[in-house]
Amino acid sequence: MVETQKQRLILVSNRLPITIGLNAHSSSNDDKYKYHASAGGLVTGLNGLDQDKFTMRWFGWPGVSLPPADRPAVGAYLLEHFGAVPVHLNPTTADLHYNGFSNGILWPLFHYQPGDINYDELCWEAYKQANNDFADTLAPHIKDGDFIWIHDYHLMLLPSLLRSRLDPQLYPRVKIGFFLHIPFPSSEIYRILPVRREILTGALGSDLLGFHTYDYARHFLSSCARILGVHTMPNVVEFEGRSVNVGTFPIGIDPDKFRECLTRDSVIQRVNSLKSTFEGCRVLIGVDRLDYIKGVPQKLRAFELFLQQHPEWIEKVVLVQVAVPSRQDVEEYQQLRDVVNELVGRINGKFGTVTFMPIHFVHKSVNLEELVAVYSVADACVVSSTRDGMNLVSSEYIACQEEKHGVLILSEFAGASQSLNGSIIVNPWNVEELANAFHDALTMSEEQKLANYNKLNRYVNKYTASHWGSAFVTELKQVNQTNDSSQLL
Ligand code: ADQ
Repeated sequence: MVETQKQRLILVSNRLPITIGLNAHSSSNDDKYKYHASAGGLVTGLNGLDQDKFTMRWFGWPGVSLPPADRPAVGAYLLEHFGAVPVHLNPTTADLHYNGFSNGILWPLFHYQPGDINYDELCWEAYKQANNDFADTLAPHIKDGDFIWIHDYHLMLLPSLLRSRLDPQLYPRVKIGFFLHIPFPSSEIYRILPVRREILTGALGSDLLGFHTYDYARHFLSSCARILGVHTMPNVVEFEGRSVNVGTFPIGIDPDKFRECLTRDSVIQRVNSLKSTFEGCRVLIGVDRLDYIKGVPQKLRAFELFLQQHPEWIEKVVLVQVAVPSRQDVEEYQQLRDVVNELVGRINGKFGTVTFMPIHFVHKSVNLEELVAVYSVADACVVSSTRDGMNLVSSEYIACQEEKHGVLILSEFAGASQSLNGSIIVNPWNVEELANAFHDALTMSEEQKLANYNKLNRYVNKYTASHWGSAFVTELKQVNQTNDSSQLL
C-alpha cells in the first residue's frame, strides 16, 4: 500500500552494486550463492536521496553468468534483500560489451586517447546486444510515472532503446535520465567514433542528460549540432519533436563517512603507527585505480625530477602510491603496470638507501580504514590524471585533512579542477611544472595551507554525493513537467 504511493526510482548501471559468489559452505540449493553489497560512489550518492519519497529498484549485470535454472531463485533473493534485478548477459556478449566496446573504444576515446582504440564490428554488435538485453529486461518492469536513471558509458544506447519499447500513450509520465561519469570529449575527438551518430541518438532518448562539468555538457551539445545537425540551445537539444535537457551535476563524496571513520579507535592507532613510521619525513599520497588516464607514470617521473633538482629532500620525503589493480585482462593495462613497476624500481634504486625507500608502491585495493589513515597523515595529495571525469580522491583527501590542512595538487584535466578552488592546479604533461608543485606544496606556509584547506573543505562539505543525487532527481522531476505539458499541447 505504502509502496504504491511512493515515486519509483529505477537505477540502471552496467554492474549491480552486489557481488555474487559460490558459497563454499553450501549444503543445499537454497544457499548455493553468497551475496555481498559493495559501497561505491554511486551507492553513496543514491543513499542521500530521500528514501521515504522513493521506492528504488536497481537493474544491472550481476557480474557472473548464472545457469538458467538458478536465475529465478537468485532473482527473487536479490529483489527481496537488495531491491535489485539482474540483467543476464551471455558471457561472450558481456565480455565484448564491457572489455571490447566500453573499455576498449569509448573509454580511451572519451579520455582523449584515440590512438588506443581498436574499433571492431564484433564489439559494436555486442554493445548493441547488451543494451538491447537491458531494455528487454527493464521494459516489463516499468510503470507509468517511474523515473529511470541510467548510468554511464556502457549504456549510452539504452535511453532510446527503452523509450522505443514504451508506448507513449500508455506511459506518458515515465521519464528517463542519463548521467555520464566520464568526460564527454570535444566534438573534434568525438567525431572519430565510427558509430558517432548511433551513440548520440541513443543518449538522446533521455529527458535529461547530466555531466560533471559545464565543458562536457557543451562538448555534447556541439557534437549533437555538428554531427546530427539538430538545433541546440544552451541547455536543450531539440530531437525528434522532444526537448532533451542537458545539465551539469558535479558529483561529490560523503565527507561524514570519512570523518567518522577517522574517529574509530583502530584508525587512531593506525594513524599513530604511520606517523611513527614516517617520522622526520614528509608524505605525499597518490590513490588511483591503475588506469592509463590517472597519469601515474607522469607523477613518478615528476617525483624523480623533483628529487634530482632538490637533493636536500632525499630521505626527507616519501611518495606513497596506492594503486588498485584495474581491468587486468586488457593489454593496455598490463603494459601500464610494467611501465609503472619499471619506474618505481628505477627511482627507488637511484634515490633509495639501505634504510630508505622514496616510493612506497602498494599495488592493491585497501580498505576504508587504511585509506583514511593514509590520507590523514599525508602532507600533500597528488592527482595527476591526464583526463578524469571528476576524480573523487581529491575530495576524499580534503575530508581527512581537518588536522593537517595538507595541500592538494590537482591536474587541470580532472573535472574536479573546475570546482576545487584552493588546490595547486598543474598540467601533468609538464614534468617540470609538476616537480615544482611538489616543492611548492612541501614549502607552503601554514597560513596559506589553512586558507586553502578552508576553501576546499567548504566546497567538499556543501557539494556532497547526496547533493548530487537529489539535484539530478529534482531536475528530472522538473523536466517531466515540461515534456508532459508539451505532449498535452
Ligand atoms: P574512477 O575512475 O574509479 O571513477 P575516482 O572518482 O577517483 O575514479 O574514484 C575512485 C574511487 O576508488 C575513490 O573512492 C577511491 O578512494 C577508490 N580507490 C582508488 N584507489 C584505491 C585503492 N587502491 N584502494 C581502495 N580504494 C581505492 C569514475 C570516473 C571519475 C569520477 C567517478 C564518479 O573515472 O572521474 O569521479 O567515476 O563519477
